[in-house]
Amino acid sequence: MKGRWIGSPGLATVFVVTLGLGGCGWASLPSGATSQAELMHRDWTVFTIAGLCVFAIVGGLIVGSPFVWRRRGEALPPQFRRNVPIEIITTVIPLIMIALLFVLTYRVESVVERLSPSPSTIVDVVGFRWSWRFQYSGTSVQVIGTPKQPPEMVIPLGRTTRINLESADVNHAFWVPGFLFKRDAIPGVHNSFDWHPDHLGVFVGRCAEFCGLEHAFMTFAVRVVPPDEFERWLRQHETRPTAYRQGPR
Ligand SMILES: [Cu+2]
Repeated sequence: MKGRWIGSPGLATVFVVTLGLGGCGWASLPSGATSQAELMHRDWTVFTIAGLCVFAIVGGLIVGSPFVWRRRGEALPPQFRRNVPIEIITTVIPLIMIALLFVLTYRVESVVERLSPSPSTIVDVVGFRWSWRFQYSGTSVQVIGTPKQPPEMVIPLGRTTRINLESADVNHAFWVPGFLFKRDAIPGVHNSFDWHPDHLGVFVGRCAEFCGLEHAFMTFAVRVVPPDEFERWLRQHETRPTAYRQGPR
């Protein structure tokens, strides 16, 4: 029994399936539809490659050591209490890696968090149980969703949209997976961030913080359209804003 499981087909299967599932995750992660998301995706890729390298080295040492340094015949392998060079290396290398990843994260976050001095569109977003309200600043256009009728936010391609986020009641989280972006909506806290979309399309959004019975229905959509179409959409709905007033507020 001793040592037999190391080379068993079962273990090999677990190893291959784990790698395969990891591969699926890699392939399915979108690169993101905003310039901020592209930076986040690059950051994520570096972290994943670094993690895989560490996994390969540590896993290789764990699996290979019993074979390379196993007891052969009656002779014991060399016995020692400490190895200062190895201990220094295994302390310094992780510290360097963490420092590099920290610097990389800090630089990316600084860009993602940076607010433009002149956003072309400002949308005030309020999360409430159980939907979202989108108010286009400086206009009368307001989109209010309900659990049965999720709201849609329309924003222009290639321009900066500022989102001012808050909550009317409990904690929510404003998440757009296609933008690789999530931010908490907390009562009494005003969060602001910018999106600079560089892909057309409709992107699903949802609340990512369990906030009550109908939390699962707190979905919404973000539709990225060409700037001229956005201006047209805004003008149309400004002249008849009630068409876009839905729900209880
Ligand atoms: Cu929720």
